[in-house]
Amino acid sequence: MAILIRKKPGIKSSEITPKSVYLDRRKFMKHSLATSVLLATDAMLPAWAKKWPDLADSKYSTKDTPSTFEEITTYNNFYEFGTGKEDPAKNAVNFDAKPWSITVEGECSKPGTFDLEDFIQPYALQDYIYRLRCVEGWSMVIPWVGFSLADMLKTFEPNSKAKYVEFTTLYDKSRMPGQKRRVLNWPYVEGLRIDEAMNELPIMAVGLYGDMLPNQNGAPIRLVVPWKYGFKSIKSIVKIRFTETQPKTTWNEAAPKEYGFYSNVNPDVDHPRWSQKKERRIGEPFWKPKIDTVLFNGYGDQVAHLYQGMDLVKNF
Ligand SMILES: Nc1nc2c(c(=O)[nH]1)N[C@H]1C(S)=C(S)[C@@H](COP(=O)(O)O)O[C@H]1N2
Ligand SMILES: [Mo]
Repeated sequence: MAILIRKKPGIKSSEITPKSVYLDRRKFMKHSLATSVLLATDAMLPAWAKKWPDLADSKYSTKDTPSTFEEITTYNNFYEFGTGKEDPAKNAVNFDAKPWSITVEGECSKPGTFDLEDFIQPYALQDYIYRLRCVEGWSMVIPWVGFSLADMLKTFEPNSKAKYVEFTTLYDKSRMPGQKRRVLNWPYVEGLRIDEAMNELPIMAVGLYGDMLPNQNGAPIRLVVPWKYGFKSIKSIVKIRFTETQPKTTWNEAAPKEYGFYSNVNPDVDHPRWSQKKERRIGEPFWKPKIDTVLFNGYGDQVAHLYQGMDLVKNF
């Protein structure tokens, strides 16, 4: 992220992945021994993951060409595993996301602590191909496997005091070595207004490219909010809390003038230190011109109404 700029690693111009190749690739990945080091084999997959190759595509999926698996899994922001783009892929190799439980608490009538499998079991998984726009000025297109955040939140019956939802990442220095350095105020916390959280777009992602979520992308479960800058999409979630007051979010606390609570993708609101008008799609060759960043990352039809009458310059 922006505060700790390191040297920019050279981005390899990788092959693009047309949809047909992508679909083949998902089948391939489920059955290839060659990839079994990185990806779960069928035998390792929990029951809820076995039918993933046949999932339906969300009606909200973009037609943009997905970034390659390599791009999505080697160019990451996940400070719990280091601040360099290539650190998470290296440093999260041995992260063990099992067993995993999630605590739901705060302003709701059905709080509790759940094993990951029980937690996921009630929800309908789908493929969601979403654009991700990082506040740093790059973007990707990621084929997630996930389920509706709204469906999930409703299960816990939030009450009328639940105005916001707060999400927290695991805090365990022995498993997340980047937490030994105080580059951020651990644990990583993010939040949404309840109506944003109840919108049809956000998902809880548990996989990508038809397989289980790689560690560097936030295993075993992370949030994806496609109209906001990438840092709102918090990884490796262990706690969800319904609150009456606006949650204190990690990047907002670290640099309140640079990272607002809302952090909607907006080409007309510059970051104090750089323009947000354009973005570089990871994988595009360097000589290609950057592409225009679009308000709400192009998801305005679904979310613009949430901000009617709000000053998006003040509420950045
Ligand atoms: N816990 C945690 N979640 C995080 C981050 C992080 O450092 N820690 N980085 C964020 C940022 S800045 C981005 S752009 C996205 C990147 O997600 P990806 O690596 O799956 O593309 O994760 C977000 N979620
Ligand atoms: Mo980001």
